[in-house]
Parts: sequence; structure tokens; C-alpha cells
Amino acid sequence: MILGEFRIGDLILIFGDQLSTSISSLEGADKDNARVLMVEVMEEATYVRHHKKKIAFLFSAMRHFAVTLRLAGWDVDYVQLDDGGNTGSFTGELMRAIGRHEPGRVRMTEPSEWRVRDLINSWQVSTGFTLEVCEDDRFICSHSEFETWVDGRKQLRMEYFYREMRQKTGLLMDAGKPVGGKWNFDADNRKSARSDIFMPKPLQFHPDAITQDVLSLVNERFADHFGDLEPFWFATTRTGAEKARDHFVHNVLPAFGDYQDAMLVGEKFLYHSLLSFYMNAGLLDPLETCKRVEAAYYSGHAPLNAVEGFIRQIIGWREYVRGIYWLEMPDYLEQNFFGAVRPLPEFYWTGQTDMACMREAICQTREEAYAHHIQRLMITGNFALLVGVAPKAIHEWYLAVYADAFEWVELPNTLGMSQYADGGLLGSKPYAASGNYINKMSNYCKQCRFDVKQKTGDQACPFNSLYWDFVNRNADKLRTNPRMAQVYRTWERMGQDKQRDYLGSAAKFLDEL
Ligand code: FAD
Ligand code: DLZ
Ligand code: SF4
Repeated sequence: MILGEFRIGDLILIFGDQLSTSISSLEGADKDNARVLMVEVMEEATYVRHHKKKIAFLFSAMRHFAVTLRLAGWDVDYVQLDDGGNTGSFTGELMRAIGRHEPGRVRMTEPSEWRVRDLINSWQVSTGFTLEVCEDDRFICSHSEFETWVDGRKQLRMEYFYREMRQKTGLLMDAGKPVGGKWNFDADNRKSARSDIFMPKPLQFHPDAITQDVLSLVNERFADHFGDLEPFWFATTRTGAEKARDHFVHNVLPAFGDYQDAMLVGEKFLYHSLLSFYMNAGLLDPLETCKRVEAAYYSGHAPLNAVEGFIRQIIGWREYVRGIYWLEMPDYLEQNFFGAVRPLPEFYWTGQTDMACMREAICQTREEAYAHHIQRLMITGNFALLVGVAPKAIHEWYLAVYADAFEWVELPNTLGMSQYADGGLLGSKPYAASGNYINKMSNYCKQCRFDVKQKTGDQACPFNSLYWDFVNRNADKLRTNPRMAQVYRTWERMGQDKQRDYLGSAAKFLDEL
């Protein structure tokens, strides 16, 4: 069909994390003169070896989304992983689709990751097509707004960015002032939790026929990838994700703030929302989610510390890390402030370690493709930082093992927040901690063969000596950081014998790692 200067009009490529019917590439397109293209490709499933559950979640959510689009009247060309002729790459599948449909124009919403953006730039040349790349308006802060915010600032700090996002969205604002008189109620959010029979459980879903097909495919094609495929209980549609969101708001949100930093043996989810994978794939709208959460405060259902805490994670941290990612890529990926070179210890893949905290975080990651923030930051991230794992190696682990992991959000969290590999661009000091912190925020140490109270020796918690080894090893890089001043004063006052004991214990542990 020839329409004006075009043959079939638009070919609209939708990526696996763009599963929103309001995605900008569909805005204004003519259903009668456009075709949507979605492709399952081996390249995306293997550029890091993603957790089986993550691949199953995305493929199933993509297939359900294609059904939704067709019901809404869109013509969808969907290429499944096992379809004959599937070339296995975005480039190959776009070329084949251009051959099939002879479109006048190729259109898409900007991809979330730099790697794919770079690929698209190469298509401008190789396809000879005019590519229309629309801005992703599912985020509150655009790239140019973030650049403007950064301009002229000596230091980038999330807290100030967050305040601007509060002003912009009007969330928890009253006549230009923060509701409750403060921007941040984090001081109320540091309680350690106790096991409780009334602990809420996440809303779980039974796999339907589409998901069953995907589970068989993943079982067959990705058997050697990390992680348990079943039980598979994620929602794979917008309707399901909205139910999960409502379940969170009604049953979990009121205690979200109080126990945000807590960790308990056997309690994988505590009072966390488990909404990141839905938001990141496009099944839930972040701003709409925040509005639901805000409404729970105004109706008296949830306290301000919980509601403000949740909203800050979304319009603060989530937006902020995206801004940093696009500001700093591609050089960001190469940052290595401490010059760390150690390969990732094998037990990150097996969970076979005597350290109960590490075992717990890794085993639940294998089971669920999920661990909450403090497990990622203060257990697996902290350990990698203390022993000096190469930032790229730990980054690739996080990118592979979590269902919510896309580089735009994972990389700044791992490389910046957790590993301080950007030298303090994202955070003001490294999140390094000894066993004392883990013992305060969890009950892991009670189940551990190591003794958290012992500082050195074979029975001592390894985090204790590793912490001081990290402090000593990186003194030239950290001593001048005002937030580390107290730490260095303590280290220097400790006396040489004690210092030698710590360094000796750490050296023995690192030798055997
Ligand atoms: P909740 O605790 O319920 O928090 C609510 C929401 O806030 C989350 O759903 C998420 O959308 C947002 N949020 C909270 N903290 C952050 C943060 N630091 N950055 C961005 N958004 C945040 N988050 C990802 O979405 N994808 C990742 O790949 C990812 N990798 C991480 C790697 C490391 C080393 C660390 C320390 C953190 C990482 N995070 C990542 C941030 C955070 O750990 C997860 O967003 C959170 O654990 C998801 O679980 P939840 O939905 O139950 O979150
Ligand atoms: C993560 C992922 C996986 C495993 N597979 C696909 C896929 O086959 N097709 C697809 O469109 N997207 C997939 N994704 C998500 C993409 O990696 C993500 O959309 C891009 O990184 C966006 O830049
Ligand atoms: Fe982790 Fe140390 Fe506690 Fe064991 S004693 S659980 S290694 S912090």
C-alpha cells in the first residue's frame, strides 16, 4: 500500500521495557497505517546471562502486551525467540521487518540503556531510514531538565534534586511547603524488625497459558542460566501489576518506612513494595503509583514517614540515578576509583558460604530474582566493596540476577552508590560497614558460624577485619573526605598491635577467598 510518499507508514519498534499503552512512540500514530514490531532476541537475553525468572517475566509480559495492543486495534508483528529465521538481534530483526513491511518510517521511544541507544545511532546509517526517536515521557525529569539542574553545581546530591521533583509534581506539597514541615522523615525509618506471623506476603499470580509457554521455552533454552525458574508468581500484565500495587498500598505501605532498613532470616520481602520490576518494564506508571501512595496518607491509611519515604525512592532516587546514568555514560561504566581488580567470588553464584548474611541474600536472589535494597547495598554490595571486587564484575552480577535490573538504574546504584567507583559523584561516602551494622539491622548473625562480636581470628566475623583493611588500603583516597574523618581518627588511635591483628586477619581471609 502506498500512502503519500510512504508505503505502509510507520513501523513502531517497542522494546521489552516499554510495555505501556501510553508509550510515546504510539502517541499520535495512526493504527490503520502503522505496524508495531516486538522481538524476543537471544542477544538481549544473553549480553549478561540474566536470571531465568527475569527472562520469563519479560517475555511473558511482552507477549501479554502484544495481546493488549491487538485488542486495542494495533497491528502487531511479534517475533518469538523460537520463530524460524529469528536472527537473534535487534538489528537483524529490524532489518527483516523492514524487508517484510517496507515501511516509510521507523519509529521508537528512546531506549532506556546506552548500549541500545548506540545501536540505534548505527541504524540511522545502516538502514538508510529516517528514524524517529521519541522522548520517554514516563520519567518525571527529562534529560535536558536534569542537565539544567546539574549545571553550575559543585556537588550533586539527591536530596536537593528530590526537593525540586516534589515542587514539580506537587506530591506532598502544601502551598509550596513540604507537608509535615520537613522534606525527609528518614530518621524515623531505621527500625530493626522482628519475625511476625502477621508479616504481609506479596500478591502472587498463577501462570496462565501464555506464561506456561514462556516457562517451557526458558526452561529449555536458558537451563544453564542462574536462578530458579519456578515457582513463578510475578504479574505479567498491567491489570495484575495494578493489583500488586493496590495490595501494597492497602496491606504493606503503613509499615514500609519503619522497617525499610531491616533484614530477617527467612523473610525475603518484609515491608517492601516489590513494584520495581513492574515499573521498570512499563507495567506500572511511577507517578500514578506515587499518587496512590500519597492518597493513602491523606485518607489517614498510612503515616507520613512511610508515604514520604516511598515517594522519595521513586521521584528522588529512581529519577536521580537515571539522570546520572545519561549524564555520565558511556565513560561511567569504566570508573574504578579504588582500582579494584578482584574477580567476583564464585559463591555469588552458588550461595555456598559460611557467612549467613551473604548466604541468605544470595540464596533468596537465586530463588526470587529479588533482594531488597539493604541486602543489595549493605550485604552483597558491602562485601564486594570491602574485598575489592572489580566494579564491572559486580555490576554484571547485579545486572544479571535481579528481575528489575536494567543498566540505567542498576549501574549508578552498583558502581556509584554501592562501590563508590565514581569517587563520590553519586554518594558522599562509601557504604562500607563492619559486622556491627549488619547485626544491628538483622538477625542474621544469630545463625552464623562466625561471631560478630569477635574482631579478629578464625571465628571472628570477616566483615570486621575486612572493614578496617578497606579503610587502611584506601587511606590516600578517603582520608580527606570529611565524612570519613571520624573513621580515620579511630583507626589511627587504635594502636599498631590492634591494627596488625586486623590486617593479618583480613589478609588470611582474602588469601583463602
Ligand atoms: P521498595 O523498597 O519497595 O522501594 C520502592 C521503589 O523505590 C522501588 O520499587 C524502586 O522503584 C524505587 N527505588 C528504591 N530505591 C531506589 C534506588 N536506589 N534507585 C532507584 N530506584 C529506587 N533498583 C532497580 O529498580 N533496578 C536495579 O537494577 C537496581 N539495582 C540495584 C543495585 C544495587 C547495588 C543497589 C544498592 C540498589 C539497586 N536498586 C535497583 C535499587 C533498589 O534496591 C531497588 O529498587 C529495590 O530493592 C526494589 O525493590 P522494591 O520494589 O521492593 O523496592
Ligand atoms: C532484558 C530483555 C530481555 C532479556 N530480552 C528482551 C528481548 O528479547 N526483547 C526486547 O525487546 N527486550 C528485551 N529485554 C529488555 C531490553 O534489554 C531493554 O528493553 C533494552 O535494554 C532497552 O534499552
Ligand atoms: Fe554476616 Fe558477620 Fe553476621 Fe556472620 S557474623 S551474619 S558474616 S555480619
